[in-house]
Amino acid sequence: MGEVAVKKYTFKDFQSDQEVRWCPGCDDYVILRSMLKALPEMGVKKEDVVFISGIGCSSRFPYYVDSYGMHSIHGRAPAIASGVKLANPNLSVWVATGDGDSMAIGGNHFIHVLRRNIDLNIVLFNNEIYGLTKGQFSPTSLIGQKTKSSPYGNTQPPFQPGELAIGARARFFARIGGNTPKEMTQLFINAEKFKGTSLIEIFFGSFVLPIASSKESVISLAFTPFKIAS
Ligand SMILES: Cc1ncc(C[n+]2csc(CCOP(=O)(O)OP(=O)(O)O)c2C)c(N)n1
Ligand code: SF4
Ligand SMILES: [Mg+2]
Repeated sequence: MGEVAVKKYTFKDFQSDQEVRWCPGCDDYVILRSMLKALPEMGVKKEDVVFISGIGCSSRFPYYVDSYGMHSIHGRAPAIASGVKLANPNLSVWVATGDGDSMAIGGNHFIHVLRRNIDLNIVLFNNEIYGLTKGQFSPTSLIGQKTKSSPYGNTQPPFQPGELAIGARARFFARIGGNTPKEMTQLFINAEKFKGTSLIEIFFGSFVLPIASSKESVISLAFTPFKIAS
């Protein structure tokens, strides 16, 4: 029996009808747009695309792609994604995860999914902070970085996700800046072609909403990027 040709999809075919709830200006939007542009180029049937996430701003990603998906458990997306892929190897399975989700609570799952090299694609949104919970330092926060949980500056040295990935014997690792949609789109396509676990770290800043007593101060502070102490 010959192969059935995959329909040519467009950006809109993968765009969901859900309201996007990220702060205006967040690079999560760039990642989403780049993914929506990449998906139609992958030659994968829409019903075969699955996004699994943990918890965090970045982990809202599956809502915004019109595909199958699961907003799952903090740090555990790699385990769930591995199960999905093993149950049906024809699926294109993606993990959307943050630096807190994958480097802190999910660190153990993260290193072992890379070591196992199951055919998954992991998109690591590294904004060097816990964005959703309003700005505590994460394992990738820089020394001196002032956050809600380190008002005098973070004292703990950060992980480099790439070094961790190499230590865990990852076969495909790429690191790219947040505001690079064209290159990011191509990277996603390359990741899908790679037969094994591909890890794409997207490196960007977060505008973290600080806890504030009045609505006005939340709005005025919402667009102030966190400061890194000198
Ligand atoms: C078991 C558990 N512990 C802690 C939390 C609180 N929590 C929610 S998201 C998050 C960190 C998210 O940071 P990150 O993964 O970097 O995602 P971002 O919001 O920056 O995209 C934490 C600690 C939780 N939801 N569940
Ligand atoms: S808190 Fe940070 S990571 Fe979350 S949506 Fe806002 S800018 Fe993006
Ligand atoms: Mg983060």
